[in-house]
Amino acid sequence: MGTPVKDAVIPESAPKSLLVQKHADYIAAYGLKKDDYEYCMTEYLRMSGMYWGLTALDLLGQLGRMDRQQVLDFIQHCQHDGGGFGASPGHDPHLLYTLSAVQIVVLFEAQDQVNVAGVVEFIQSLQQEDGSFWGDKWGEVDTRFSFCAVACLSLLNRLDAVDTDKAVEFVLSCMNFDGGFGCRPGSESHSGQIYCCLGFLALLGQLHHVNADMLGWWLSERQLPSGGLNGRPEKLPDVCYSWWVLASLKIIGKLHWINKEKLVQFILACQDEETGGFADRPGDMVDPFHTLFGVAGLSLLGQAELKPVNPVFCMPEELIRGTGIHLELL
Ligand code: BD7
Ligand code: ZN
Repeated sequence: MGTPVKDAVIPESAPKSLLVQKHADYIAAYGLKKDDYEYCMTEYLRMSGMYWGLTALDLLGQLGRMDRQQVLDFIQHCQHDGGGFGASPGHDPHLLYTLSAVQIVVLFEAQDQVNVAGVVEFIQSLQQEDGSFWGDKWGEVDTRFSFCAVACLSLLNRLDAVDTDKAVEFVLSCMNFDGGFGCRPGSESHSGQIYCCLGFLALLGQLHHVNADMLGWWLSERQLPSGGLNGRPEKLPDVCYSWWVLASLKIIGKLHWINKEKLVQFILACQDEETGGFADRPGDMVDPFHTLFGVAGLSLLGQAELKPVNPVFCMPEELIRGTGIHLELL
Protein backbone atom coordinates (compact mmCIF):
# COMPACT_ATOMS: atom_id res chain seq x y z
CA MET A 1 0.00 0.00 0.00
CA GLY A 2 1.36 3.45 -0.92
CA THR A 3 1.04 6.56 1.23
CA PRO A 4 -2.43 8.08 0.82
CA VAL A 5 -2.46 11.34 -1.16
CA LYS A 6 -3.20 14.42 0.98
CA ASP A 7 -6.05 16.17 -0.76
CA ALA A 8 -9.13 18.33 -0.24
CA VAL A 9 -12.69 17.03 -0.45
CA ILE A 10 -15.20 18.89 -2.63
CA PRO A 11 -18.70 18.56 -1.16
CA GLU A 12 -21.54 17.86 -3.59
CA SER A 13 -23.19 21.13 -2.42
CA ALA A 14 -20.15 23.33 -3.30
CA PRO A 15 -20.74 26.30 -5.68
CA LYS A 16 -20.39 25.48 -9.38
CA SER A 17 -20.68 28.95 -10.92
CA LEU A 18 -18.83 32.23 -10.33
CA LEU A 19 -20.60 34.51 -7.80
CA VAL A 20 -19.41 37.81 -9.33
CA GLN A 21 -21.66 40.16 -7.36
CA LYS A 22 -21.06 38.38 -4.02
CA HIS A 23 -17.29 38.76 -4.42
CA ALA A 24 -17.45 42.40 -5.44
CA ASP A 25 -19.69 43.17 -2.42
CA TYR A 26 -17.36 41.23 -0.10
CA ILE A 27 -14.28 43.19 -1.25
CA ALA A 28 -16.03 46.57 -1.26
CA ALA A 29 -17.29 45.98 2.32
CA TYR A 30 -13.92 44.63 3.61
CA GLY A 31 -12.24 48.03 3.45
CA LEU A 32 -15.05 49.65 5.46
CA LYS A 33 -14.92 47.52 8.64
CA LYS A 34 -11.81 49.15 10.09
CA ASP A 35 -12.61 48.16 13.71
CA ASP A 36 -12.81 44.48 12.84
CA TYR A 37 -10.43 42.11 14.62
CA GLU A 38 -9.43 40.53 11.33
CA TYR A 39 -8.80 43.93 9.75
CA CYS A 40 -6.61 45.09 12.66
CA MET A 41 -4.58 41.86 12.70
CA THR A 42 -3.50 42.44 9.10
CA GLU A 43 -2.13 45.98 9.54
CA TYR A 44 1.42 44.66 8.95
CA LEU A 45 0.49 43.78 5.35
CA ARG A 46 -2.18 46.41 4.64
CA MET A 47 -0.56 47.75 1.43
CA SER A 48 -0.61 44.26 -0.09
CA GLY A 49 -4.14 43.77 1.21
CA MET A 50 -5.22 46.89 -0.67
CA TYR A 51 -3.55 45.59 -3.83
CA TRP A 52 -5.33 42.21 -3.48
CA GLY A 53 -8.76 43.78 -2.97
CA LEU A 54 -8.44 46.48 -5.61
CA THR A 55 -7.10 44.08 -8.23
CA ALA A 56 -9.84 41.54 -7.55
CA LEU A 57 -12.43 44.29 -7.87
CA ASP A 58 -10.88 45.52 -11.12
CA LEU A 59 -10.87 41.99 -12.62
CA LEU A 60 -14.54 41.79 -11.62
CA GLY A 61 -15.13 45.06 -13.51
CA GLN A 62 -16.05 47.09 -10.39
CA LEU A 63 -12.96 49.13 -9.41
CA GLY A 64 -15.10 52.26 -9.78
CA ARG A 65 -16.79 51.40 -6.45
CA MET A 66 -13.67 52.37 -4.48
CA ASP A 67 -12.78 55.90 -3.39
CA ARG A 68 -9.70 56.52 -5.58
CA GLN A 69 -8.45 59.61 -3.71
CA GLN A 70 -8.80 57.93 -0.31
CA VAL A 71 -6.61 55.05 -1.52
CA LEU A 72 -4.02 57.44 -2.99
CA ASP A 73 -3.94 59.45 0.27
CA PHE A 74 -3.21 56.22 2.17
CA ILE A 75 -0.41 55.36 -0.25
CA GLN A 76 1.15 58.81 0.08
CA HIS A 77 1.17 58.41 3.88
CA CYS A 78 3.07 55.13 3.51
CA GLN A 79 5.91 56.50 1.34
CA HIS A 80 9.13 57.34 3.20
CA ASP A 81 11.62 60.09 2.36
CA GLY A 82 13.98 57.41 1.00
CA GLY A 83 11.31 56.51 -1.57
CA GLY A 84 10.22 53.08 -0.28
CA PHE A 85 6.75 52.17 0.98
CA GLY A 86 5.73 50.54 4.25
CA ALA A 87 2.66 48.34 4.73
CA SER A 88 0.89 51.04 6.78
CA PRO A 89 1.70 54.61 7.85
CA GLY A 90 4.67 54.53 10.26
CA HIS A 91 5.80 51.04 9.18
CA ASP A 92 9.33 50.55 7.78
CA PRO A 93 9.73 50.57 3.99
CA HIS A 94 10.14 47.21 2.24
CA LEU A 95 10.33 46.04 -1.40
CA LEU A 96 7.26 43.81 -0.88
CA TYR A 97 5.00 46.77 -0.03
CA THR A 98 6.75 49.01 -2.54
CA LEU A 99 5.64 46.65 -5.34
CA SER A 100 2.08 46.55 -3.97
CA ALA A 101 2.02 50.37 -3.83
CA VAL A 102 3.33 50.71 -7.39
CA GLN A 103 0.76 48.16 -8.59
CA ILE A 104 -2.05 50.21 -7.00
CA VAL A 105 -0.67 53.40 -8.55
CA VAL A 106 -0.79 51.70 -11.96
CA LEU A 107 -4.33 50.37 -11.32
CA PHE A 108 -5.45 53.96 -10.77
CA GLU A 109 -3.11 55.37 -13.45
CA ALA A 110 -1.85 57.79 -10.80
CA GLN A 111 1.91 57.84 -11.51
CA ASP A 112 1.85 61.63 -11.01
CA GLN A 113 0.67 61.25 -7.39
CA VAL A 114 3.79 59.59 -5.89
CA ASN A 115 7.50 60.34 -5.74
CA VAL A 116 8.60 58.02 -8.58
CA ALA A 117 12.26 59.12 -8.54
CA GLY A 118 12.34 58.20 -4.84
CA VAL A 119 10.97 54.71 -5.53
CA VAL A 120 13.69 54.16 -8.13
CA GLU A 121 16.43 55.32 -5.73
CA PHE A 122 15.10 53.06 -2.96
CA ILE A 123 15.21 50.00 -5.24
CA GLN A 124 18.64 50.95 -6.57
CA SER A 125 20.01 51.24 -3.01
CA LEU A 126 19.00 47.63 -2.25
CA GLN A 127 20.93 45.88 -5.06
CA GLN A 128 24.05 43.99 -3.91
CA GLU A 129 27.41 43.23 -5.56
CA ASP A 130 26.23 39.74 -6.61
CA GLY A 131 23.13 41.17 -8.31
CA SER A 132 20.70 40.07 -5.57
CA PHE A 133 18.34 42.45 -3.74
CA TRP A 134 17.80 43.06 -0.06
CA GLY A 135 14.13 43.40 0.88
CA ASP A 136 14.94 46.37 3.12
CA LYS A 137 17.82 47.83 5.13
CA TRP A 138 18.04 44.68 7.30
CA GLY A 139 19.66 42.67 4.52
CA GLU A 140 17.53 39.57 3.90
CA VAL A 141 18.07 38.23 0.37
CA ASP A 142 15.33 36.37 -1.53
CA THR A 143 14.46 35.87 -5.23
CA ARG A 144 11.05 37.39 -4.34
CA PHE A 145 12.86 40.68 -3.87
CA SER A 146 14.56 40.39 -7.26
CA PHE A 147 11.09 40.07 -8.79
CA CYS A 148 9.70 42.98 -6.74
CA ALA A 149 12.56 45.22 -7.85
CA VAL A 150 12.33 44.39 -11.55
CA ALA A 151 8.50 44.43 -11.58
CA CYS A 152 8.41 47.91 -9.98
CA LEU A 153 11.06 49.29 -12.32
CA SER A 154 9.29 47.81 -15.36
CA LEU A 155 5.99 49.41 -14.34
CA LEU A 156 7.82 52.74 -13.90
CA ASN A 157 9.81 52.27 -17.12
CA ARG A 158 13.14 52.63 -15.22
CA LEU A 159 14.88 49.25 -15.66
CA ASP A 160 18.01 51.25 -16.54
CA ALA A 161 18.42 52.10 -12.84
CA VAL A 162 19.88 48.71 -11.80
CA ASP A 163 22.42 46.18 -13.09
CA THR A 164 20.07 43.75 -14.83
CA ASP A 165 22.88 41.44 -16.07
CA LYS A 166 24.04 40.87 -12.49
CA ALA A 167 20.44 40.52 -11.33
CA VAL A 168 19.85 37.76 -13.91
CA GLU A 169 23.08 36.01 -12.93
CA PHE A 170 21.92 35.86 -9.30
CA VAL A 171 18.43 34.52 -10.09
CA LEU A 172 19.91 31.86 -12.41
CA SER A 173 22.21 30.78 -9.55
CA CYS A 174 19.00 29.87 -7.64
CA MET A 175 17.89 27.39 -10.34
CA ASN A 176 17.79 23.76 -9.17
CA PHE A 177 18.39 20.38 -10.82
CA ASP A 178 14.59 19.85 -11.02
CA GLY A 179 14.26 22.96 -13.22
CA GLY A 180 12.66 24.99 -10.40
CA PHE A 181 13.89 27.87 -8.25
CA GLY A 182 14.29 28.53 -4.54
CA CYS A 183 14.67 31.73 -2.52
CA ARG A 184 18.51 31.62 -2.51
CA PRO A 185 21.23 29.49 -4.15
CA GLY A 186 20.80 25.89 -2.93
CA SER A 187 17.27 26.38 -1.50
CA GLU A 188 14.63 23.84 -2.54
CA SER A 189 12.18 24.58 -5.36
CA HIS A 190 8.89 26.17 -4.31
CA SER A 191 6.09 27.25 -6.66
CA GLY A 192 5.84 30.78 -5.22
CA GLN A 193 9.54 31.27 -5.75
CA ILE A 194 9.29 29.73 -9.25
CA TYR A 195 6.57 32.23 -10.15
CA CYS A 196 8.76 35.13 -9.00
CA CYS A 197 11.81 33.90 -10.90
CA LEU A 198 9.86 33.21 -14.12
CA GLY A 199 8.18 36.62 -13.91
CA PHE A 200 11.59 38.18 -13.36
CA LEU A 201 13.13 36.37 -16.34
CA ALA A 202 10.12 37.19 -18.56
CA LEU A 203 10.50 40.90 -17.77
CA LEU A 204 14.17 40.81 -18.69
CA GLY A 205 13.74 38.67 -21.84
CA GLN A 206 15.73 35.78 -20.34
CA LEU A 207 13.26 32.89 -20.34
CA HIS A 208 15.47 30.89 -22.74
CA HIS A 209 17.54 29.88 -19.69
CA VAL A 210 14.59 27.85 -18.38
CA ASN A 211 14.13 24.12 -19.08
CA ALA A 212 10.42 24.46 -19.86
CA ASP A 213 9.81 20.71 -20.29
CA MET A 214 11.37 19.73 -16.96
CA LEU A 215 9.84 22.66 -15.06
CA GLY A 216 6.47 22.19 -16.76
CA TRP A 217 6.49 18.58 -15.61
CA TRP A 218 7.27 19.56 -12.00
CA LEU A 219 4.53 22.22 -12.04
CA SER A 220 1.86 19.99 -13.58
CA GLU A 221 2.65 17.33 -10.96
CA ARG A 222 1.21 19.84 -8.44
CA GLN A 223 -2.36 18.98 -9.55
CA LEU A 224 -4.14 16.56 -7.19
CA PRO A 225 -7.17 14.30 -7.82
CA SER A 226 -9.49 17.04 -6.41
CA GLY A 227 -8.32 19.23 -9.30
CA GLY A 228 -6.60 21.72 -6.94
CA LEU A 229 -2.86 22.47 -7.04
CA ASN A 230 -0.37 22.39 -4.17
CA GLY A 231 2.83 24.44 -3.78
CA ARG A 232 5.19 21.54 -3.12
CA PRO A 233 5.02 17.74 -3.07
CA GLU A 234 3.06 16.28 -0.10
CA LYS A 235 1.17 19.55 0.63
CA LEU A 236 -2.59 20.14 0.51
CA PRO A 237 -4.05 21.99 -2.50
CA ASP A 238 -4.70 25.72 -2.04
CA VAL A 239 -6.41 28.29 -4.28
CA CYS A 240 -3.48 30.69 -4.05
CA TYR A 241 -1.11 27.99 -5.29
CA SER A 242 -3.44 27.47 -8.21
CA TRP A 243 -2.36 30.96 -9.14
CA TRP A 244 1.40 30.65 -8.55
CA VAL A 245 1.54 27.36 -10.46
CA LEU A 246 -0.92 28.32 -13.18
CA ALA A 247 0.74 31.67 -13.90
CA SER A 248 4.11 29.89 -14.03
CA LEU A 249 2.76 27.37 -16.55
CA LYS A 250 1.31 30.22 -18.61
CA ILE A 251 4.67 32.04 -18.65
CA ILE A 252 6.47 28.95 -19.98
CA GLY A 253 3.68 28.12 -22.47
CA LYS A 254 2.49 24.91 -20.74
CA LEU A 255 -0.94 25.90 -19.41
CA HIS A 256 -2.42 22.94 -21.30
CA TRP A 257 -0.38 20.50 -19.19
CA ILE A 258 -2.96 20.56 -16.40
CA ASN A 259 -6.63 19.57 -16.40
CA LYS A 260 -8.36 22.94 -16.67
CA GLU A 261 -11.93 21.69 -16.09
CA LYS A 262 -10.96 20.03 -12.82
CA LEU A 263 -9.06 23.08 -11.63
CA VAL A 264 -11.99 25.40 -12.44
CA GLN A 265 -14.25 23.07 -10.46
CA PHE A 266 -11.84 23.18 -7.47
CA ILE A 267 -11.51 26.99 -7.50
CA LEU A 268 -15.29 27.49 -7.79
CA ALA A 269 -15.76 25.13 -4.83
CA CYS A 270 -13.61 27.46 -2.68
CA GLN A 271 -16.22 30.27 -2.91
CA ASP A 272 -18.37 31.05 0.12
CA GLU A 273 -21.95 31.35 -1.12
CA GLU A 274 -23.09 33.32 1.94
CA THR A 275 -20.29 35.85 2.55
CA GLY A 276 -18.72 36.04 -0.90
CA GLY A 277 -14.95 35.64 -1.28
CA PHE A 278 -12.72 32.59 -1.74
CA ALA A 279 -11.01 30.42 0.88
CA ASP A 280 -7.80 28.38 0.46
CA ARG A 281 -9.88 25.17 0.32
CA PRO A 282 -13.60 24.33 0.14
CA GLY A 283 -15.33 25.14 3.45
CA ASP A 284 -12.53 27.27 4.99
CA MET A 285 -12.73 30.97 5.96
CA VAL A 286 -12.50 33.44 3.07
CA ASP A 287 -9.98 36.31 2.90
CA PRO A 288 -9.04 39.01 0.32
CA PHE A 289 -5.74 37.25 -0.53
CA HIS A 290 -7.35 33.96 -1.63
CA THR A 291 -10.17 35.94 -3.25
CA LEU A 292 -7.74 37.71 -5.58
CA PHE A 293 -5.87 34.56 -6.50
CA GLY A 294 -9.11 32.59 -6.99
CA VAL A 295 -10.46 35.28 -9.31
CA ALA A 296 -7.10 35.66 -11.11
CA GLY A 297 -6.80 31.88 -11.58
CA LEU A 298 -10.26 31.70 -13.13
CA SER A 299 -9.38 34.65 -15.37
CA LEU A 300 -6.27 32.86 -16.62
CA LEU A 301 -8.46 29.82 -17.29
CA GLY A 302 -10.66 31.95 -19.55
CA GLN A 303 -13.68 32.75 -17.32
CA ALA A 304 -15.93 34.98 -19.47
CA GLU A 305 -17.19 37.35 -16.72
CA LEU A 306 -13.66 38.44 -15.78
CA LYS A 307 -11.13 40.78 -17.37
CA PRO A 308 -8.11 38.87 -18.76
CA VAL A 309 -5.27 38.90 -16.18
CA ASN A 310 -1.58 39.39 -16.92
CA PRO A 311 0.28 36.32 -15.59
CA VAL A 312 3.45 38.20 -14.58
CA PHE A 313 1.93 41.16 -12.70
CA CYS A 314 -1.42 39.67 -11.64
CA MET A 315 -3.14 42.81 -12.90
CA PRO A 316 -5.62 43.41 -15.74
CA GLU A 317 -3.93 42.74 -19.10
CA GLU A 318 -5.39 45.97 -20.56
CA LEU A 319 -3.42 48.07 -18.05
CA ILE A 320 -0.13 46.30 -18.72
CA ARG A 321 -0.62 46.81 -22.44
CA GLY A 322 -1.17 50.51 -21.69
CA THR A 323 2.25 50.83 -19.98
CA GLY A 324 4.07 49.69 -23.13
CA ILE A 325 5.94 46.94 -21.23
CA HIS A 326 7.38 44.35 -23.59
CA LEU A 327 6.71 40.86 -22.25
CA GLU A 328 7.72 37.78 -24.19
CA LEU A 329 6.38 34.51 -22.78
CA LEU A 330 7.46 31.07 -24.02
C1 BD7 B 1 5.58 38.24 -2.56
C2 BD7 B 1 6.25 38.96 -3.47
C3 BD7 B 1 5.97 38.80 -4.77
O1 BD7 B 1 6.65 39.56 -5.63
C4 BD7 B 1 5.03 37.91 -5.19
C5 BD7 B 1 4.37 37.19 -4.26
C6 BD7 B 1 4.63 37.35 -2.94
C7 BD7 B 1 3.91 36.59 -1.92
C8 BD7 B 1 3.00 37.49 -1.12
C9 BD7 B 1 1.98 38.15 -2.05
O2 BD7 B 1 1.13 37.51 -2.59
N1 BD7 B 1 2.03 39.42 -2.28
O3 BD7 B 1 1.06 39.99 -3.14
N2 BD7 B 1 2.34 36.68 -0.11
C10 BD7 B 1 1.75 37.18 0.98
O4 BD7 B 1 1.71 38.35 1.19
C11 BD7 B 1 1.16 36.16 1.95
C12 BD7 B 1 0.20 36.87 2.90
C13 BD7 B 1 -0.56 35.88 3.71
C14 BD7 B 1 -0.20 35.66 5.02
C15 BD7 B 1 -0.93 34.74 5.79
C16 BD7 B 1 -2.03 34.06 5.22
C17 BD7 B 1 -2.39 34.32 3.91
C18 BD7 B 1 -1.65 35.23 3.15
N3 BD7 B 1 2.26 35.54 2.67
C19 BD7 B 1 3.21 36.40 3.38
C20 BD7 B 1 2.46 34.20 2.66
O5 BD7 B 1 3.45 33.68 3.17
C21 BD7 B 1 1.43 33.25 2.08
C22 BD7 B 1 0.81 32.45 3.25
C23 BD7 B 1 -0.15 31.43 2.75
C24 BD7 B 1 -1.12 31.59 1.80
N4 BD7 B 1 -1.73 30.42 1.70
C25 BD7 B 1 -1.18 29.59 2.52
N5 BD7 B 1 -0.21 30.20 3.18
N6 BD7 B 1 2.06 32.34 1.16
C26 BD7 B 1 2.41 32.76 -0.06
O6 BD7 B 1 2.22 33.91 -0.49
O7 BD7 B 1 3.00 31.79 -0.85
C27 BD7 B 1 3.26 32.15 -2.19
C28 BD7 B 1 4.63 32.65 -2.39
C29 BD7 B 1 5.66 32.27 -1.57
C30 BD7 B 1 6.95 32.75 -1.84
C31 BD7 B 1 7.14 33.59 -2.92
C32 BD7 B 1 6.09 33.97 -3.72
C33 BD7 B 1 4.83 33.48 -3.47
ZN1 ZN C 1 -3.10 29.99 0.19
